[in-house]
Amino acid sequence: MSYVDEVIDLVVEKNPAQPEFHQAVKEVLESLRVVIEANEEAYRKDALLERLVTPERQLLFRVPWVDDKGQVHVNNAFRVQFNSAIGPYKGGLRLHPSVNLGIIKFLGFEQIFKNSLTGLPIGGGKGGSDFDPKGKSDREVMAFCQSFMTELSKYIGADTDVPAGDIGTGAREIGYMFGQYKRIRGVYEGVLTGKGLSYGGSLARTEATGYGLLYLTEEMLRCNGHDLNGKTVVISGSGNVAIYAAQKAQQLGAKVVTVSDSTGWVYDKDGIDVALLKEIKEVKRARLTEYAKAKPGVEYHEGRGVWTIPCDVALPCATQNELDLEDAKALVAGGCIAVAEGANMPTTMEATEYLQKNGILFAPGKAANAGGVATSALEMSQNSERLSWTFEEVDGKLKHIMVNIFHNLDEAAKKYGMEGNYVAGANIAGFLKVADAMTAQGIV
Ligand code: NDP
Ligand code: 2IT
Repeated sequence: MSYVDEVIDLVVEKNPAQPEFHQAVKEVLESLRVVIEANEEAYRKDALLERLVTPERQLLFRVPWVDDKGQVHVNNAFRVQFNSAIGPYKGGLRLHPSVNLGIIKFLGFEQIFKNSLTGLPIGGGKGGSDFDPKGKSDREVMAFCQSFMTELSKYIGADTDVPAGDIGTGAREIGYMFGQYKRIRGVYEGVLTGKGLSYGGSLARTEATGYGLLYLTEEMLRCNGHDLNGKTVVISGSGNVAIYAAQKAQQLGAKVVTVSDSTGWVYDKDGIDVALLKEIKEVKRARLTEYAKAKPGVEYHEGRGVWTIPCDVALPCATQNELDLEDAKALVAGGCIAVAEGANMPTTMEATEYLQKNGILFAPGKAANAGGVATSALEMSQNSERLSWTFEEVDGKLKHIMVNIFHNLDEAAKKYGMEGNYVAGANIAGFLKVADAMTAQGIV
């Protein structure tokens, strides 16, 4: 049996009931096959793949907190410090009722390669809790965040592990967590990114994931003889990534006709009004039904369905496995030319293969959404030098990073005989740097 197959089997056997983690590992290792086989003896002797798929450290803890009625609740919380070969652990905190250890491990594993692709010195980690911020008062969210950070603060720090936002964790949650970290540890340091601008945050971090997604998409289109101007774009999600993806797509001349949330989606044939969307989602924290109520001519649909709308470019920006084989078929039938993942692993493996076989340009999340964590690393740099850069400076660096990432994928895919396969290109380019650093640092 080949080394890659052995390690895939091992992961499935040793991590039962973690299907998302298995999926992420399979996707990466399958596309590394050619690289591993070229150096199989050395990698096997060093157990390089076994070390790569096993987190360096996994923290599991309980988070007790009191609601507004005086009732105590207990949530499960996680921080997986996956790989520190190229820098301190870096990755977001997800707050969503679906969170479990397998989901955090899939996200942490993806983060290793994503962070490597940015070219910046950050290792891979991820964390979160099954706490649901939806419908909670600000005081309840603060109570949760303070209790969560009381435990997490023992294990993180500006030079060891630097968490950030993800689903359900935005500026409000990061603020409460930062306050509690500072209070407990007594140090004012860049221990979290995505901070507010008044206490060490970076300009353009809020926009970075969505903007970066469009910078990479634009470069991928350009290198394949297309551009975004005049294109119809379909987006899923209506959170941080989706909102700023829609904004940048419009700035680049495209028309965005859909967004979605966990209960439904809107089709706005005239183009999404981003200011209205921001008001509803960032300020009122309301459902998309409010968007349809506020704007004449907008269709609201319950459930899922954005991928049935004919488009040129599709940008899944909500959550994992939200674009399946049927959706991929609908996209191809609707004339789609490119799919770029704003979310982490939103496309199932079958859907990805179908899109690639049908000639769709496909940019995987670990490359396409890397602008968020890249800008987090720029926030860390600013905190270290105790300076703040202008919006233009950060945005310019972000664009440069995203264009570079695309060319790295493209070149890695070509070098290994898989031209145009940006999934393989991303996994190979991300892996080689981490593998080199792990090998240089010995058996640790
Ligand atoms: P937000 O919490 O701001 O928004 C998430 C959006 O996705 C909301 O519209 C939410 O709907 C929807 N959503 C979440 N879970 C589900 C689900 N299970 N089913 C259907 N819809 C769902 O999160 P972000 O925008 O920050 O994150 C979106 C994706 O992008 C995630 O995969 C995240 O890991 C990834 N990502 C985020 C980065 C960042 O910097 N924030 C960086 C790189 C990747 P509702 O409000 O109804 O729950
Ligand atoms: O998935 C991701 O890359 C993020 N949620 C952002 C992580 C970060 O540290 O900014």
